[in-house]
Amino acid sequence: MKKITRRQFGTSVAAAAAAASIGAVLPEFAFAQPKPAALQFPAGFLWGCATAAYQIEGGAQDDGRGPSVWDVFSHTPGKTHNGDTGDVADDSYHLYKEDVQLLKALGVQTYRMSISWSRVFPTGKAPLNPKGLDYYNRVVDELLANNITPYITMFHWDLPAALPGGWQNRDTAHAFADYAAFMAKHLGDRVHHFMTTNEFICFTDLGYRWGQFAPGLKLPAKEANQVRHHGILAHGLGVQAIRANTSAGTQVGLAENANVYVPVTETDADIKAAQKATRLMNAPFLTALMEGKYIDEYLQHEGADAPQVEPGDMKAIGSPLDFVGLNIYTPSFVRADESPMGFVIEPMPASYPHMASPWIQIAPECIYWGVRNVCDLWKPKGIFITENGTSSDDVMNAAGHIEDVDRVMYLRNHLTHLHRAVDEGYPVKGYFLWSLMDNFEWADGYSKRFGIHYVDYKTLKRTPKLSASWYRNAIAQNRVE
Ligand code: GBH
Repeated sequence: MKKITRRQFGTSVAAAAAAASIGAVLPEFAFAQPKPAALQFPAGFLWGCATAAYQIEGGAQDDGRGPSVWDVFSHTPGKTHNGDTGDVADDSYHLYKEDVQLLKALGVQTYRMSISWSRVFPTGKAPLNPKGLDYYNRVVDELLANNITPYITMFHWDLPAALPGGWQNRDTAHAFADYAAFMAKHLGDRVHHFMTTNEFICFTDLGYRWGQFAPGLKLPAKEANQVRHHGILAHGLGVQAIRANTSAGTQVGLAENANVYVPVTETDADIKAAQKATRLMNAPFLTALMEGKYIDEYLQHEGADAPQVEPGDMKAIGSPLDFVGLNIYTPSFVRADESPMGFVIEPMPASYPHMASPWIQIAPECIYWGVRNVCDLWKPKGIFITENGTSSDDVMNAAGHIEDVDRVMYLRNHLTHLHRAVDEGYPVKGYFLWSLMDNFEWADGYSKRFGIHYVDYKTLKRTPKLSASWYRNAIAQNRVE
């Protein structure tokens, strides 16, 4: 056959199409095609959005709320971007009805929210602030009236500032269990899904070892490891407390940002390496919960800095869970090697692409491997993606729209890889997008926007972004397109 240039090729294809009247039959032909079923999620899959109290509520001093460590930290000069605080945030304390309507318009079945402990117990312990409890009763009732199922996180980092010693003090784990028992008792008639804690590393290491989060301490390893232990003990005692105060059938879990390892190639050796890395690198947290013990490698590694454990602690920490919630944003890449550990974690090349937050490197396969590694290792009864989402440099255009095509790209790709996990039979029950709306992004203040609704912080007006319409459509179809 005679060689043709690319241009000639295009022309000859067009000519052939015209000759065969493809143009005439194409529209009908296209409509007749069924949509690919491949990315359909199973009936009953739960779609939701996630938020956290200190990031959205504001009303920091309203109706008797006590300060949390994040109030203190954000009011300390130099700790957050631009000195931003959660004093007002999205003012969801007053605007929660509007926020429930945003959820309703999306068509979500579920909403993951957290409780501000110091709103209910201003000092972390009795006496109760009844107005604080009233607020959560109102929010729960409003959600239920709109057919949205609340999933409640008991603790998303906003520890009551008045608790002496914070997480350095073992008593704080018991104070948490008392508070969780109280909330479970008062909400348990209407709420049947609870998470104890959110992301251990963020309120332990980042707050007590590295100082970039509240309370901003930089303790030596021994003391920081003890803080970790008190954190997971709080979770364990919390599970027991919630179960003791709710009816059978109440689902209890947590939300954890376990380190996710993606095998560099999908070979048996690298897949095994990813599993080994998952178990070892999450040893102080998720591994301890799933196995009810600190694995030998962790204890040996910490040596004299290993946490002090009291009788009964590990049993509580290993309390059986109804589900494991995974907050998934970004992974590390791992491959098998000949070292005693059997794996090596590859450093990210400087050229690796990322979203608006530099730590969100773009690797949507992490949502699949996050689920798979945890399930293959520990066989949890159920998995929720309790957070997934991204910051974007959102701008409102002249028409008043926020066309966050990069967030849509991120979500579409993550959900595509989540679908693989569902399709292969991993017990993923639902997905919570972080976040319903832009909010106080901790040390980054208001400089990073994670919402699918844009918040104008001057007027507090919420505007759906392109990603909100995209998500609404995905939910309506129960499918990713
Ligand atoms: C989750 O944290 C939180 O649960 C949620 O509250 C938060 O808003 C959301 O994700 C988005 O961040 O700048 O390189 O030092 C994610 C855990 C811990 C990830 C701190 C970023 C800082 C990385 N985050 N980490 S770096």
